[in-house]
Amino acid sequence: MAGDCIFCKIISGQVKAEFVHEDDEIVAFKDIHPQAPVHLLIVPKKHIPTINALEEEDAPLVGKMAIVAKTLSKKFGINESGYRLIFNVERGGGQLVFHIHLHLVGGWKNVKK
Ligand code: D5M
Repeated sequence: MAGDCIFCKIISGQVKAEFVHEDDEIVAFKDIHPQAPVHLLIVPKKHIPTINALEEEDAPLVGKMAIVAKTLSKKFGINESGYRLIFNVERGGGQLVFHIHLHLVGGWKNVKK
């Protein structure tokens, strides 16, 4: 837990969020500024500031984040229509919150097949 980290505060319950998933290692909640009809954040409970800080030992955790994303895509009805999974990395990559998170975005209506 990093004291000034907003996502650590959400994970510990100090700050409220709309949770859509929680297990022993990972939470997911709705993004406060949605960029799509479905916009969820998949977040490990372990405080890792950026993808650049990942260690080899974190590989299973990051894999599990993708599995949680797939499961949530089904729960939110966008699994078959498709969706995007995005990690923003460092300021230049658009990262604003320095606790790694996977954006799950989708649910656009006018998708061409
Ligand atoms: O994305 C950080 C994302 O985190 C951004 O889309 C807003 C979201 N955010 C920030 N604070 C909150 C709270 N309190 N609840 C829910 N969502 C939040 P990045 O990839 O770092 O640019």
